[in-house]
Amino acid sequence: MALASWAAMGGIDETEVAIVGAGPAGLVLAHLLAARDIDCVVLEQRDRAYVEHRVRAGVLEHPTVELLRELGLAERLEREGLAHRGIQLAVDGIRHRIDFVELTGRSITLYGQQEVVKDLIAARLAGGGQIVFEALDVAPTAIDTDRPVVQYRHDGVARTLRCRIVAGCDGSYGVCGPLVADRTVTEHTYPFAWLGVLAEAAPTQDELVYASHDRGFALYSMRSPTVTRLYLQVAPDEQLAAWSDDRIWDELATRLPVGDGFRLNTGPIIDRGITAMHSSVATPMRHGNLLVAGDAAHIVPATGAKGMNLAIADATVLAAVIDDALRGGRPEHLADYTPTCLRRVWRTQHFSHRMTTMLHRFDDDAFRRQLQRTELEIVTSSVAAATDLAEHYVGLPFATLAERAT
Ligand code: RFL
Ligand code: PHB
Repeated sequence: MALASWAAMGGIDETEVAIVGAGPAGLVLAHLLAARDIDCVVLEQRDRAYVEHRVRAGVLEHPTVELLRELGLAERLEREGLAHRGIQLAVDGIRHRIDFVELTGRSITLYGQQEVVKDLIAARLAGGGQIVFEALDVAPTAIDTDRPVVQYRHDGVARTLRCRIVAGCDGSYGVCGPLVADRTVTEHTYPFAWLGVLAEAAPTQDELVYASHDRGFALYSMRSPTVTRLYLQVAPDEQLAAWSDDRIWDELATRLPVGDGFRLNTGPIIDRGITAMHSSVATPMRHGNLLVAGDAAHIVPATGAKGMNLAIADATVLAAVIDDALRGGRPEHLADYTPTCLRRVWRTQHFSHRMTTMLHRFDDDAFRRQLQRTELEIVTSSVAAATDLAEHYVGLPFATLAERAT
């Protein structure tokens, strides 16, 4: 039986699961719990408009789309998302196709992360779910006990949320990850960053282009029939101010394979930012009744287009172990959370690292450059190698509880 939710009594509220963060991990978890009739409250430090307009990821793996469909959350995604059959890898100005549908029978969907977030928020609120925006100074306590408490401030009032489980879905700069007292962080920083822009320019084709170029990597992506998303490899300490619109377009035209018939439309740049390229895995992902998911536990470099998908995959495992603990009377199954997630996390780290090292320029290391060319040649000429890349890109199936790594 669900605890009486949101029974406000002098600033003290109660729920079963307190979810910190309304990103993809926290919102998908809220929907999965609601589908199991488990009560939850989402606490988000930003306002609704901010989280709904934060430009980030755009590639949805096949299992992510299937999950959103099963949850009845894919109506707009199916209408507006762009189904992509494959990707293109450009080497020395020549494009090579990796046809996902031919190689795996599956495809990916281009749909902005902020659109996913908008859909999840709207559906959660329409279903009577609780999302507290602008929840400040969120502080989970008593996570070692079976009655954790989350303190926060809202509208200038101090509030207390009592719960059974705290789900830390608050991203890489959140407060939950560091509360896992005995965690070990394994990490790697790449010697470059990405300059990403969103432009009001119609895409000229319906596949992404990952371009390996002597001047550095470039990526051609899109968001809609009128908006293109583009990235350039830049120095890790690069300043946005150094990149005028003309310089961005000139560099894209140089690195993208314009010589082989590829066309690049230009247009007003409506968003821009620099993103560090970093890999990290923090383990364990649980401390007592606090369980962390998504970027709060691990970061992957964007080249594999995996961060949002991995955050959602964690949420599926988390919902299952919470269900086991709260409904199945098996709290010991919370111990399965970390090992089950870590299998996919490391497979994803491996894939993202591989895509990153295969495609970016690393200083003037001629030996490494030749190895990169050879790897690109293998991937673009061997069906077995292309199938391996395609299977990882479209997304490995989500783990079922039966596959728990215990
Ligand atoms: P999020 O999305 O960062 O959400 C965390 C939420 O928690 C809130 N928060 C707090 N709330 C309360 N109290 C606190 N103390 C809080 N601290 C933080 C935040 O405001 C936020 O709302 O984490 P989540 O849910 O784990 O999702 C992870 C993804 O956002 C991330 O991995 C992806 O965006 C990464 N990523 C990509 N992933 C993909 O799957 N496919 C892609 O194509 C892709 N491309 C990208 C990317 C990330 C990029 N950037 C900008 C980092 C491209 C880029 C450029
Ligand atoms: C994006 O469209 O934002 C995108 C696509 C592919 C990536 C990373 C980002 O690998």
